[in-house]
Amino acid sequence: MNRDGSGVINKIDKRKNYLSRKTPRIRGAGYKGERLEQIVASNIDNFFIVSSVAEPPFNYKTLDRILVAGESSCLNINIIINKIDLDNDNFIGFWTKLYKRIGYKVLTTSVISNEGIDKLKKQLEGRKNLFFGQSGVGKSSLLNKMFPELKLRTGKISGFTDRGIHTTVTSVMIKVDPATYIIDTPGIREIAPFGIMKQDLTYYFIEFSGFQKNCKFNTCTHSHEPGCAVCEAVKNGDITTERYESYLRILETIEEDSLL
Ligand SMILES: Nc1nc2c(ncn2[C@@H]2O[C@H](COP(=O)(O)OP(=O)(O)O)[C@@H](O)[C@H]2O)c(=O)[nH]1
Ligand SMILES: [Mg+2]
Ligand SMILES: [Zn+2]
Repeated sequence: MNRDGSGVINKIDKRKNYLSRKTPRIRGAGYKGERLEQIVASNIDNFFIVSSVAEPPFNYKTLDRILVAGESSCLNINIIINKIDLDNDNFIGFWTKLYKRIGYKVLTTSVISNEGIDKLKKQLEGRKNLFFGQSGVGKSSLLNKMFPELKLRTGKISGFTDRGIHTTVTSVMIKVDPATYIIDTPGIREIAPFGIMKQDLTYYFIEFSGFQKNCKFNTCTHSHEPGCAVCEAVKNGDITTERYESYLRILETIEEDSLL
């Protein structure tokens, strides 16, 4: 850090992976609808996608969208479902099973009952960890629980300034011990995966890959084409309707974007 508060770059590491997103659509900015690639973080060992049982309610479509971003960036993905203390009727068991069956690591946590906290801390150690997820799911609370000295702000944090302009703060990297880094992403409300083509989306729904090679057309988008093996797998229950719905929803947004 210089005396005037500006920073100095000491070293530029080679980028082994990075998470990027499309910049949000900002009214009155540049070209109408133009969305650029924005790097959220790079060289990430662990990508923790944090969701919650309630407040905000568990949203699998949001989770699936973030999973696509993580898969397309080749990140080591860990799903966290926080606020497990609020899971009174054990409805979250359905979702943990669903994602585990696909092959994802799923950890349920609570800063109230301490469930999963030690396990999560072990997974972090000696690594560079990115925490990502909707505002309010408890990212900062989890980090404070593991590393009380961080004293991150928790609770309602507006992503907008009082003038209604989106804050430019996107992420902060914190060193918690000489080898462990945490990246919290307080300002990010949504992630639109950048640069994914319609015909490639299927690769980022990892359980689809075993079926798509049997589709009649090798450019099959599994939406309307005849002889689609993925659709067949949905009918047979080998792919869940929830994941297939998410897939179609994201596919649509890619189509919209490519028309811009
Ligand atoms: N019941 C419950 N509430 C939690 C838990 N974790 C966080 N919260 C609450 O959820 C709110 C949002 O937490 P925060 O850490 O700011 O979320 P962030 O926006 O993802 O960083 C706060 O009021 C926390 O007290 C949890 O495990 N259980
Ligand atoms: Mg936070
Ligand atoms: Zn198909």
